[in-house]
Amino acid sequence: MTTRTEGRQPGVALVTGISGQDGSYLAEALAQRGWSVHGLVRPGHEWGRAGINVHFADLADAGRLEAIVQEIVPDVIYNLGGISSVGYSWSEPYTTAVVTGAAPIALMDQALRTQRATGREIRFFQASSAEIFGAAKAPQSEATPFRPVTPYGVAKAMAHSAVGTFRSQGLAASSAILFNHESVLRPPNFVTRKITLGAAAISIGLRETLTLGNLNALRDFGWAQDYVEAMIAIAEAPEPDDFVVATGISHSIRDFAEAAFTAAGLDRVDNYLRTDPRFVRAAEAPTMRGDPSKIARVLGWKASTKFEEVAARMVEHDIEWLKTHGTEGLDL
Ligand code: GDR
Repeated sequence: MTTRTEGRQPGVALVTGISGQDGSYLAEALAQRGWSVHGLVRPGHEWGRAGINVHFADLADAGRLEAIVQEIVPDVIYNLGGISSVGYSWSEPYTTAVVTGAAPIALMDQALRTQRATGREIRFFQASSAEIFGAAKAPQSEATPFRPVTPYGVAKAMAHSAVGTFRSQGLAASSAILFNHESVLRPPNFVTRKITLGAAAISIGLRETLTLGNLNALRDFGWAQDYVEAMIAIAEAPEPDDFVVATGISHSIRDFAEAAFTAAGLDRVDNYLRTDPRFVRAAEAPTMRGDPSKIARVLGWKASTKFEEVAARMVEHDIEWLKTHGTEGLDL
C-alpha cells in the first residue's frame, strides 16, 4: 500500500465543513503546506476560495459522500462538517444524529472500501468533541467514559466510537477530542463571539447591555488556529489514535465576559450583563476541562494562546468590525 502522507508529503485532502471556522483555517494551513484541498459545502450555500476545489454535498446524502470519495481518492479526509451548535441540536436532534453522527460513518466506510480497491492509504480525521463527556467528572482525558447530555454529544459519541471501530478494520482513522476553540470567525450564536461583539458594541456606544444564558458553565477555551495545527499533527501522526485537544484550564462564561469587557476598556461587567432563560439550555455539561497531556507527550503539541489573549484578539477585531457593520440583526 502506498502512503503519501507519511514523511509529511503533501497530497490530496478532502475537508468537510470547509466553510466553517475550523474548515477555513484548516484549508488555509493545508494549502500553505502544498496540499491540494477539496472542500464540501452545503448545496445552496455560497462559498469559494482561490485554489480550493469546492464540491456541493448534503451530509445527509450518504450516496453523494461516497461518490465524492470515489472520485477524488483523497490521501486524507478531514471530517469537520455537521451541526456544530450544541444549543441548536436541541431543536434538531434527528438531523444532528444524521449529519454529525452518521455522515462520518458513511465517509469511513467508503474510505476503507476505496483504500481496499485502489491499494492507496486513505487517512481519516474526525473532529470529535468534549461534548461526548457531558456529565463526566473533570478533567476529561482519552480514558474518560462518555456521558453525553445533549443530542450533539450523543451524535459525536457515536461518530467517535465508529472511529475506533473502523481503525480496527485497517483504516488509519484518528480523532481530536476538541474542547471549545474560538476566533474571529466564530459565529455570534456561540457564546464567546456574542460576548466579544457585545463588549465591543457597548464600548463604542452602540448597545447598553448584553443578555446571556447560564453564566456559571465552565469551559476550556482555546484559540482555533492553534487547534488546527493539532488537527494536522493528529491526522499525520505515525500511529492513528485519539487525542484530547484542550488547554487544561477552565473558566466560567462570566470569566470570559470579564476578560472581554476588560479588553474593551470597561470595568464592572455586572453593570452591563443581563440573563434570560431564552438562552438557557434544556440540559448541559457543567464542567468541561480537558487533560491535554497525551498530545503533548506523543505529538509535542501544546495550546499556546492564553485565555485573556483569546478574548482580547476577538474584542479588538469586533470593535473595528462594528464600526463598518453596526449591530443590526445581532441578538445580543
Ligand atoms: P458549546 O459552545 O455549547 O460549549 O459548544 P457555546 O459557545 O454555544 O456555549 C458555551 C457555553 O456558554 C453558555 N452560554 C451561552 N451560549 C450561547 N451560545 N449563547 C448564550 O447566550 C449563552 N449564555 C451562556 C452555554 O450554555 C454553554 O455552557 C462548542 C461548539 O464549538 C461545539 O461544536 C464543540 O464541540 C464544543 O464547543 C466543544
